[in-house]
Amino acid sequence: MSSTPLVSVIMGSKSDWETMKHACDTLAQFGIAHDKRVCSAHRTPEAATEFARTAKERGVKIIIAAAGGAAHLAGVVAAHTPLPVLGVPMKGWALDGLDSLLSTVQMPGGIPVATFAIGKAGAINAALFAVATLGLADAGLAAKLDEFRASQTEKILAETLP
Ligand code: RP5
Repeated sequence: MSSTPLVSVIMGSKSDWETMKHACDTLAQFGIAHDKRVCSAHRTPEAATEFARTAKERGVKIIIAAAGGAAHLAGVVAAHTPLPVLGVPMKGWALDGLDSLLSTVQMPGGIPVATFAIGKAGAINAALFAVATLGLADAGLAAKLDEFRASQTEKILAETLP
């Protein structure tokens, strides 16, 4: 794995890690260099904007941003970088993540955030989407994704019910 992170995974709180570790595990499974950090649009606004402003010059290609509740992190980051930002809404504590989903997905036209499912599925799929995107310019990585999907299909087809 190269040491320069191609994907940065950020989250609004350490409490998001239990979910977002699934994104990092998926990236690691494909050998994609990535980093991870807590970075809040509300509690560390300067750090969040500084992170976003400098991401491209650090060599990052894709940002995965997770937050819960009034989940502004992905949108704030997207406002400060031209890099693709993949938003993952966290399940949260009050509204089962519907609040996070709506505040991540409902970006006004002009600054996009590609928003994934709430929670673990979104974390995994954001990482797989990053793999697919990086695979456009990396045939080896694209082949690994093909293998992953074929093996997933085989596994499901082999399943039996009691
Ligand atoms: C958001 O608030 C975080 O992304 C997290 O999902 C939520 C709750 O954070 P904690 O109060 O657990 O730190 O900013």
